[in-house]
Amino acid sequence: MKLRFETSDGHIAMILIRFTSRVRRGVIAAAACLCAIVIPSGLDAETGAAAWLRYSALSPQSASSYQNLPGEVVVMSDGLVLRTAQQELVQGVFQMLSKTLRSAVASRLDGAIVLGTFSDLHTLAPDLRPPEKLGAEGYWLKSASIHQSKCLVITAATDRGVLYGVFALLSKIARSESLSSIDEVQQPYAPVRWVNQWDNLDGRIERGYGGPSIFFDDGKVRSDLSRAGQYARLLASIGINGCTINNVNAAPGILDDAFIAQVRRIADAFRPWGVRLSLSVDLSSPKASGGLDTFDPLDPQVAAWWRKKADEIYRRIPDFGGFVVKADSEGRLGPSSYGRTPADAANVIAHALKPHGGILFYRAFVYNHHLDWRNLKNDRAKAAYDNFHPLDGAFDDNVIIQIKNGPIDFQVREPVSPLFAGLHRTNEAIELQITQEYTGQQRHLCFLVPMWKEVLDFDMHIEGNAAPVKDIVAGRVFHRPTGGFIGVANVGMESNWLGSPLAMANLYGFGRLAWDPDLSSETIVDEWTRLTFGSDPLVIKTISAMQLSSWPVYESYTGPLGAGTLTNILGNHYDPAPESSEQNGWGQWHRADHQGIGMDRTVATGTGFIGQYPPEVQALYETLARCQDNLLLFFHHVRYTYILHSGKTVIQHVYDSHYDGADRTRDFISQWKMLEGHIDEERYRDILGRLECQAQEAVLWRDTMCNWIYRLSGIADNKGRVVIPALEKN
Ligand code: GCV
Repeated sequence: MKLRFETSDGHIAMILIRFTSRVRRGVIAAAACLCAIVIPSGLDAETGAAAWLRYSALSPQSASSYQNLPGEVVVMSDGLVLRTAQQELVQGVFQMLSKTLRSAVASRLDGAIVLGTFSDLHTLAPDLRPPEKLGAEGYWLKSASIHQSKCLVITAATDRGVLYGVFALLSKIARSESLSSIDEVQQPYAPVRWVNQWDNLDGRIERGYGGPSIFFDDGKVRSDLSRAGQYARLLASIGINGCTINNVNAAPGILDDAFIAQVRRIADAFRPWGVRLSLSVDLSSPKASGGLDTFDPLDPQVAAWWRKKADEIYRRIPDFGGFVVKADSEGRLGPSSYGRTPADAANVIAHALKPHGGILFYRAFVYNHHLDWRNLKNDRAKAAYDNFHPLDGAFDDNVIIQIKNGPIDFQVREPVSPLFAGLHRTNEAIELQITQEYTGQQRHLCFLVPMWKEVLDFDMHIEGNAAPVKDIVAGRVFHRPTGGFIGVANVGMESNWLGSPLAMANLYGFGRLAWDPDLSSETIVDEWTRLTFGSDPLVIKTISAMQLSSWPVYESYTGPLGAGTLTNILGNHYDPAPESSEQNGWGQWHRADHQGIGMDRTVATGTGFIGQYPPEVQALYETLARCQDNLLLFFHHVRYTYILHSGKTVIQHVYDSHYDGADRTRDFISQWKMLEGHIDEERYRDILGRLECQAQEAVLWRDTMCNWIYRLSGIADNKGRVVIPALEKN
């Protein structure tokens, strides 16, 4: 029996009721499956709320290949996460295949989809041996024959692993992949696969472009946390296992006992999906809100304060993940106030978390934003390595140093941070930015997976051996106990989470890479497009091609040749404003003058930043002869007439790149228009509007940048496109 109705809060609820009763081997198996599925309102209207979990009905032809999918589901134990897995499976199969999975008792497994851990399964199916080396969160999808009956086993060492297996199975069905004789083992690359949200307690999100916070409003935790639960579901579906809910520029009040009591409700919303909650904390909290007159990390009262605070949090949230600390950075107080080191600060908190299994993430984003710009040897890029490399080995084993992918700040192109190779006896995680702060703020199309893959695959050559960044952060190179991947997501209350339907590919892609950084960008975008828009070949081909070219296009009109995103760094980080980078202490300098452009970071004549890399990497960048064009201005100051490897001068490349980039944003519009009628009207119109806005703004970028560099250099565009009347007269 199926009932569908609208609830008072506008959601569609569907109740499936099944009763079965039959005799099997002398046992009466009576099962009642009551499954209430609450579907976000607007799902039918394709607002993007369902993201990649749309589970839309398969065509009859595609559905027919799942005819033999078992019709029952057996859940081997009663854990919360396992029940979630069952509910998700029932919902997904029902929506995609119009098939209602009946719950069956766990006394036998044949003819069913079986959900359970290895230990749950062992007594009933002793011959099903779990693959060796399957870690805590991996899963095994196995089509098996038990007592001559076909069954499909989704098993793992933990309930969370089983949940990931269920999502994987549903994704395969949604993409019409065959399940016959399936025997697939998957496990995540690293234990830490977290997102950070930069949500403030007043409900605003720092660098958030998808509406206000789903967690906080007006200084309190929201009363309705249904979005928080739905977010955890999205995260779990791509294997994310932790979420830090508040801004790294943390309000001390987050740790007040009364506030923790509220935060607990968010942890409750996450728990069914196996997502652990964590908090960003202000290092000065013991003093700012804790009643002490110091926050000196070496003061025993401060240590006792953190211990008591951790104990209190774990009393209320037993699966609490840990804390994130931003200190001595952009005006935040830190251990330097007392002449202490980041290790002193990290360890005092890590010690408090340790008995509970918590982790302390200490951000390496520590730098002086009052640098003297007149000193050509000053270099913000050197800060993370200078601050943390000398402390290697001094951090407790439940501390992770959270390192941004590049040495500056999420620019459209940066080299990898040398700090990844500079910590051999310390846990590391890479911090990537999903929210498009410097990359178009979700109004410009910029699929970041290809950029992240370049970073993750970059070989640091440790002591003569290959050492890609992905292996370093996963703890494989230096045999560390933990580490992994962190993405700054900043989803908000807007129905499509990030504010733009196509930007959701970045959230999906982050999760998929954190699970398996060996996946290609093409595979990830293909999966995401099929799950988000369906199986029309024209739609898949067009969207995939647009996404895959979007980062180079954005780079070409906002910051080619490694100059960084030449945006308004003193304001919105969105508009073109190349002059805002100079003559201030923030250190995002490009050093453009009348003769040339670029930061000299060489060991020979510059800031010496290149010397922070291992020798093989230094050799890639130190000389003009070897340095790649797309990072040239990051590492070298050159004349505008310098000839690139491509054969063009720097100045002509800058002109051509901006004109080409702006043209290509117009191509995006024509490509998109081919999809009219092939996808739903809501998303078609929304995305078209964004692409039109991007094309206009790319022209603004092009003209601002070309005029600026023409005025500075006085060297004309050899194609005659850049014309400034005042300059022409001279
Ligand atoms: C949360 C950049 C951003 C800031 C952000 C900071 C950080 O500077 O502009 O908004 O602060 O990075 O990562 O801490």
